[in-house]
Amino acid sequence: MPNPEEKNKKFKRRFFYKKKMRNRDGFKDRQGESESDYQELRKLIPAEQMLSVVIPLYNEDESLMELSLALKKVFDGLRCNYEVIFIDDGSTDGSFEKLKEINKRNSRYHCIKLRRNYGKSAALSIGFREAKGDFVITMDADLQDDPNEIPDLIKVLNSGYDLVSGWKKVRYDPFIKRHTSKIFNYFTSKVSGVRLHDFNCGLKAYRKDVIKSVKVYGEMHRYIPALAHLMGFKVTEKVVKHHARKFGVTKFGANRFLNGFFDLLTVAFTNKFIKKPLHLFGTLGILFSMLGFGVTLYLTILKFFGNESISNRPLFLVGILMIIVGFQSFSLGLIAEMITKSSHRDDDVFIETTL
Ligand SMILES: Nc1nc2c(ncn2[C@@H]2O[C@H](COP(=O)(O)OP(=O)(O)OP(=O)(O)O)[C@@H](O)[C@H]2O)c(=O)[nH]1
Ligand SMILES: [Mg+2]
Repeated sequence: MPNPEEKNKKFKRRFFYKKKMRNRDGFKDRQGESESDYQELRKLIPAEQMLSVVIPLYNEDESLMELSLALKKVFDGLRCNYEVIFIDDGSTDGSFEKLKEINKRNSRYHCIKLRRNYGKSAALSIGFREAKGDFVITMDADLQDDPNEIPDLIKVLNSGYDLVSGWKKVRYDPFIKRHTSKIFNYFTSKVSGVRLHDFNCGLKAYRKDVIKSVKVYGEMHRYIPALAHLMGFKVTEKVVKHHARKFGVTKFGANRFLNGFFDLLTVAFTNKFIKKPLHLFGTLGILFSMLGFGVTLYLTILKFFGNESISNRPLFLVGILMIIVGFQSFSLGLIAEMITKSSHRDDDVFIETTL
């Protein structure tokens, strides 16, 4: 007879397997909504406004038809003016053929096909340029983001926010990815000053002003909420449903960590020092120079009062090196400051309204 501990383990394994498989089943329709709930939904986006959904993708042909049908159900519920922009980023599978078919069936579904693979940020940037909607949703094409979340995200925007970022509180990703992602989110939150749990969630909702203002390049798509916050937009998050990957494979390898780290440094620098580089380099310069000065002063005292020879002491070289590094850092800060002053442009200042 199996002991209770083993039984418990078996039960847990079966429970989590079932849970995972349930989340591979696909999207469930919005449930439990009465006619009055549907009427509320229809008021979310007024007739004169429009919703754009921007979907960057790379080799996702198996998911595209299912995603389009699920989105259509949501648009039918919202009864709003909408467009869907797929950005096919140099896919080598049948994604473009699928998108052509989708566009033939419904001309509100557009596709921009890029000549080669430029990366998710570049694709988003093109989508943002082309989007005409007052509300813009971004989501992944791999059926992991649930289209039924769109109305709830718009609701949060309507309650006074410019950007709502999805938070995959329960995620169906491998152990390593879930935990590295936690570390990444912790640091990004600290550096950028925006308290979010899940910066990298593909599902986000924006007001038009945000997407027309942020510049997304490199791998900066992970930091859009941070960049928007730095520009003065109101950013928040909302828990969203997440599904396990149903088809295809993940597109981001281990290099995502290194590139992500460099982009985080860019965000940190942009946040604090881009307009005042002397504050960073000057502080470092003074710190090093003072340490060097202290060390050499100490050695000079030893030489004159203790009558010791100092030229053969490694500390002597360290002291001199620190003074030189200090001056270098200070002058680097001065030069950076001069460049900043001469290249100051008004388009770095973001106006909310003018009367
Ligand atoms: N435009 C564009 N989209 C991409 C690229 N790489 C991935 N994507 C899309 O970005 C979305 C997320 O990519 P995934 O590979 O699913 O990344 P992930 O969700 O972090 O990883 P998994 O959980 O393993 O799926 C999907 O819709 C991809 O098709 C790319 O190079 N260019
Ligand atoms: Mg995915």
